[in-house]
Amino acid sequence: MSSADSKVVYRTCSLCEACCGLAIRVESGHVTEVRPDEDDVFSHGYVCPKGIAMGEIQEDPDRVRKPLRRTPSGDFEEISWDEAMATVAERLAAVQSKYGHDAVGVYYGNPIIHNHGALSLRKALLDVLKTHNVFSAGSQDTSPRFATSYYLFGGSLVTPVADLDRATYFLCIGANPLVSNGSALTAPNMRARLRAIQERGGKVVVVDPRRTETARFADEHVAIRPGGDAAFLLAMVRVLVDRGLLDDDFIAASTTGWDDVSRRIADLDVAAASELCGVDSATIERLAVELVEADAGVAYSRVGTCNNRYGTLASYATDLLNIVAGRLGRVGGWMFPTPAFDSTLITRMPGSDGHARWHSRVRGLPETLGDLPAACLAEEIETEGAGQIRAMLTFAGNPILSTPNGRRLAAAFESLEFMVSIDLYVNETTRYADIILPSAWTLKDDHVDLLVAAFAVRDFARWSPPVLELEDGERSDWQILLDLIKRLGGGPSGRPVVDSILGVAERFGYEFNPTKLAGYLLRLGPHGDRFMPWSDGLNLDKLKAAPHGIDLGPLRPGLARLQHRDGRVRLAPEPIMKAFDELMVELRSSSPTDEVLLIGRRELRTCNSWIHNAPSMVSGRERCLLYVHPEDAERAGVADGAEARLESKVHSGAVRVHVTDEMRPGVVSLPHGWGHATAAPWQSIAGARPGVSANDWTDDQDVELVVGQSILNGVPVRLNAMH
Ligand SMILES: Nc1nc2c(c(=O)[nH]1)N[C@H]1C(S)=C(S)[C@@H](COP(=O)(O)OP(=O)(O)OC[C@H]3O[C@@H](n4cnc5c(=O)[nH]c(N)nc54)[C@H](O)[C@@H]3O)O[C@H]1N2
Ligand SMILES: Nc1nc2c(c(=O)[nH]1)N[C@H]1C(S)=C(S)[C@@H](COP(=O)(O)OP(=O)(O)OC[C@H]3O[C@@H](n4cnc5c(=O)[nH]c(N)nc54)[C@H](O)[C@@H]3O)O[C@H]1N2
Ligand code: SF4
Ligand SMILES: [Mo]
Repeated sequence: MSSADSKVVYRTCSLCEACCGLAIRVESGHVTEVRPDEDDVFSHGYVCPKGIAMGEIQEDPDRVRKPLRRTPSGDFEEISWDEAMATVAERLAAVQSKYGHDAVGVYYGNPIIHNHGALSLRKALLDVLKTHNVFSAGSQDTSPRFATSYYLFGGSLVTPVADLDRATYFLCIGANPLVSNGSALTAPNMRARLRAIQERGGKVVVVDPRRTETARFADEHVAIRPGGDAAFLLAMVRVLVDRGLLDDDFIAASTTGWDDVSRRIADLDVAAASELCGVDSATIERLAVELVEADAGVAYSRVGTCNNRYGTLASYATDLLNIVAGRLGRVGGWMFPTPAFDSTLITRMPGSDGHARWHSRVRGLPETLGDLPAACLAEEIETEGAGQIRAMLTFAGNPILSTPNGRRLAAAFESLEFMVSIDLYVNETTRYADIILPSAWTLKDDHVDLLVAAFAVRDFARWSPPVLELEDGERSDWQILLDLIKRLGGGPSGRPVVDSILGVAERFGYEFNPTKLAGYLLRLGPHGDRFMPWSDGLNLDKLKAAPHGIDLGPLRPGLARLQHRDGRVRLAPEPIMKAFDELMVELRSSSPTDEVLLIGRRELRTCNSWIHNAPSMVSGRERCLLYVHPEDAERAGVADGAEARLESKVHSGAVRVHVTDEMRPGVVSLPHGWGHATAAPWQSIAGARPGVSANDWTDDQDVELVVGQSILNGVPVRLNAMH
């Protein structure tokens, strides 16, 4: 088809970390078709059904398009941008002048990681708000990974990834990449990449309490008990020690602290670890030997291992296993990407990175990379005293569905003096906002991967143009944030000297633009032109001339990305060793619980909580089901397809059950991000198939040991027939 106002725009999909290239057809100002970009240098024509649904989300008639004000009846009315922005600035400032800076809380949701505009203003907003009460999706996701990287490698964003395309043995723990498309592992078309490992004569092993889509594809599935990963992985290290299979040269040349660690490992009893993790000792031993004896073995772990009691220790143990097996920085192993847009240039700035530099007021939980654990958000709102949160700003987040004990948080939000949400929808969270500021959304802005390309299995760079123009009355996220920052008395950089220069510059017609800023990171980064446009290095103009992206080659071997001054990995950071010691106490003392444990699940056509109003994402069979092993179903007296009562410490409610032997006995699985009944007035399609929220059952008072990660996997529950 061709017509004067029809065009195809090549564009990175920003719905998940895989960064697939899309070819989006636009006609008369509307998205009419989304297809894979066959020529994309990174995804080579791969996309999943979500990428194709970008058009539906763009055109969704239920999206919020104008600023809204909550009315006394709990409904919303449209107001002008000027009135909305003035109200927000005035109310936030009033709360802070009455109660102090910490009285305003901020929650950043997951989509910010794909939003270079909002990311580049994060510091400026927090500098002007001067609050310690900052929360994010990190404590449901990556905080254990960040803290581990911070301690071991010197920077939270210095994160190794599995060199999938050259590995011959892939041990995949607590991740389901065939469905999630990878997390902290940016690699479109996982199926093809895993198949290629097998075709090279290699092996894929999945460690997961559920026989997942990835486990079924793999050569071997190990049905571990939830929360058992740290014990499992550290026992593997013990096996390597016992059998003399360590890479002693690497440990001596490139690490410090091994003595501290090896002393603990020597005390770790493989049989006790086996008992705790529910994997027999022979399997632990065989897998350890297989990993180290493979030509190119690598262990990888993600969300399933992070969101439980030993989340940071398990992330650490993944690194430790790769390190002592000699796989860090080696081809086909656990390697550091060299991203074109080098986000570590930002986190290297003084005060930008760290862990436990301050703590939450009520429970004393530590910050990680600037964020406090969301598990303590409700109590910080409810508990009176200096520093109590009285007003909230949520940006691209839905914490009522995505953080533990969502019902308690909902009641806390209801009690706030003021709340503002920057979002696309009125949903389970934003319905509590006094003002909703609508984002025009990603397709109306240009796009660069400031963050997630730092986890890519190949180095690459892309710039995507806007697909659609901003219309009158529409604003991008960064424009909303910048306006708010200025109204609160701040500037675009958050650094007073720079801001005053920028202020002068603005008078001379220079306007802040986040893509310009990203352009500097690109030019200064490892693939950049260092401001010498005649060189081979990259700049934005070169990216703009390559609509399908620029491939920058396979991951580079070595440890050049390490940020500790001595260039070595620190193997024995104190906070993680403390968690190790606690695990040792548990290994010695307790016998594993025989309670039923609840874990999570991702489904192919979900994006956490927020794309269920796109018709193609909710068609077909019901997916918000509790998966239960036949033995547990029989014990509880519940049949396949029936409703059952699920009870945890914080909630009791009905769920529909699917009986399947893909579950490990004693473990039940419910996907998160459902539970849309309260959003039904504003989201007709999501509201019609609401499901229930898994985080009604998870407990905000029970957190992980090092970073205060939410425990969303391995939650003790009881299952009974409905009466
Ligand atoms: N389709 C889809 N894709 C997504 C998302 C989505 O919502 N839907 N969300 C995106 C986001 S934000 C992220 S962070 C990534 C996450 O991507 P992944 O890290 O791959 O996360 P999950 O798919 O949830 O897989 C986690 C696995 O851990 C298992 N598990 C649970 N508890 C334990 C445990 O204690 N030990 C072990 N070993 N395994 C356990 C679960 O059964 C599950 O199969 O996915 C992204 N991609
Ligand atoms: N039980 C359980 N809970 C979990 C998980 C689990 O595995 N189990 N996984 C956790 C993980 S990994 C994550 S990342 C979190 C996610 O938790 P959150 O980030 O809190 O939730 P999302 O569902 O991603 O909600 C994103 C929100 O941003 C809005 N939005 C989307 N795009 C944009 C945009 O471009 N601009 C603006 N302004 N708004 C936008 C959407 O409408 C939606 O309201 O959930 C976590 N919760
Ligand atoms: S895999 Fe992720 S990046 Fe690729 S099309 Fe699907 S949602 Fe988009
Ligand atoms: Mo996530």
